[in-house]
Amino acid sequence: MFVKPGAAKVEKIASETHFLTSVVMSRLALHGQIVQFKLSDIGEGIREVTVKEWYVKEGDTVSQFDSICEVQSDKASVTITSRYDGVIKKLYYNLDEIAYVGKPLVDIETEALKDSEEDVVETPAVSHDEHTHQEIKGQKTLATPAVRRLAMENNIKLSEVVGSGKDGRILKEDILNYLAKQTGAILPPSPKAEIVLPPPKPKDRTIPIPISKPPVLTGKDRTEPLKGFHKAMVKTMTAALKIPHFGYCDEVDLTELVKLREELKPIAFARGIKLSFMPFFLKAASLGLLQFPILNASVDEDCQNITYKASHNIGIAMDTEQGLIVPNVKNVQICSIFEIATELNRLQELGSAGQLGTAELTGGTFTLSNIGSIGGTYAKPVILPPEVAIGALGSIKSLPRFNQKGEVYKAQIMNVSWSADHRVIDGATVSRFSNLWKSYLENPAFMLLDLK
Ligand code: CAO
Repeated sequence: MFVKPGAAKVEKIASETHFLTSVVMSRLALHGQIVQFKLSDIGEGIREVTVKEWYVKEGDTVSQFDSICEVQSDKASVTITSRYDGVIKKLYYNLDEIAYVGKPLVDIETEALKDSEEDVVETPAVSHDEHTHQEIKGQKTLATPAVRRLAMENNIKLSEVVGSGKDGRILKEDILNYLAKQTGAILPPSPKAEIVLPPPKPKDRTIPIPISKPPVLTGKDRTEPLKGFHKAMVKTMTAALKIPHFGYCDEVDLTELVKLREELKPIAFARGIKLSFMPFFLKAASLGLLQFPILNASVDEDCQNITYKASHNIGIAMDTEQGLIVPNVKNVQICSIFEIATELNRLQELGSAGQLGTAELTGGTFTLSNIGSIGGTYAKPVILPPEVAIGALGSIKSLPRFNQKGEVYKAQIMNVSWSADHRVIDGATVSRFSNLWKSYLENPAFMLLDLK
């Protein structure tokens, strides 16, 4: 437990996972005026989103910070919240339609605004200079509505908080730190250490039975626009195939790991966490990347410079109802296997709820794709630029193998298929990395020696 008793409020806030965004609004909303509520710049160069869910309908009364709708860009799902108290007069889009940044989303008949409720992003305010602690008059206080709400809920004046974000932007962490100082609470080192979600529902890995009712054949072609994550896939994969891929495959004997996981699974489960093989695969990869940092690197577009990444933010290809997405577990190099499992559970929960945000989906440095959790033995994974390497894992199967005495035993075999950017990584390096990764997994006790 990282939070002292009495600091439950901090705990509650820190566990908040909804990612909210600001909305461009008229500053002069008066009582009874109809305001066009426009979709703001969400960042990351996103210009359009798909409306996935409406939380309101025409005629509904909303308050500030009530959820209006869920939109999905090619990078993340975002909950749009109301900036006004009022009545919804018009929804501009049907479900699954494309909404554009800067264009109206809903009309709201507003109630009067209180002075303190104006959008801080636009309002000149008083902020503090971090170094001199002197007030600088006339500077803007930058914060998203979600942060503003946190501050408001905890009676914190934004002008008293020092923003650590870009251009002094006040981040959620700044509010939490401010609150922690007031309450004497010790904040957890990272939110993932304390977020304990129920384990995700087990996946159905059975062979699909052919459905009894065949689909209705219309005899007509059907054309529909590619949206959301599918659109992202077009962009990334087209860029990826400009990279000359080097492919390398091997088999890994997971007999010992299978036994070890059986022992650890109930312990993790008792702590509320589902322990699959992935945390071991990730940790072994990270230990390998420490020895072969070129696989945890990125190259610029013209392939003139290579950047060796300090963090091992390992992406996990995730099969979701919205399509393929690749959230990443941050800083695997400093995480225990249990911490990786905890974070993976959280990402899976968010992924299946369609709630992964930009924070989870960006910054990856290396990727693993466990297609074997669905089926298959070999794959030909495609690198996710600007990363330079990816591994695909096949299904673990019981197969006969020989031990050192030449006796046949029942082994748990999994195939791995690596792809690496052959412009910067040679085959021998991939082979050495793969050998090391494999040795950690075949002898899981070795991992103990090198765990930080
Ligand atoms: N072989 C055999 N069993 C496997 C396995 C494998 N390779 N991978 C997972 N399993 C088992 C797990 O251990 C778990 O078993 P228990 O119920 O006994 O614990 C069960 O299958 C379900 O695991 P899971 O899928 O919920 O969790 P995971 O951590 O293994 O995988 C994730 C998480 C996100 C990688 C996976 O759910 C997924 O989406 N895989 C598909 C990835 C994909 O689409 N890749 C292609 C990308 S390119 O289009």
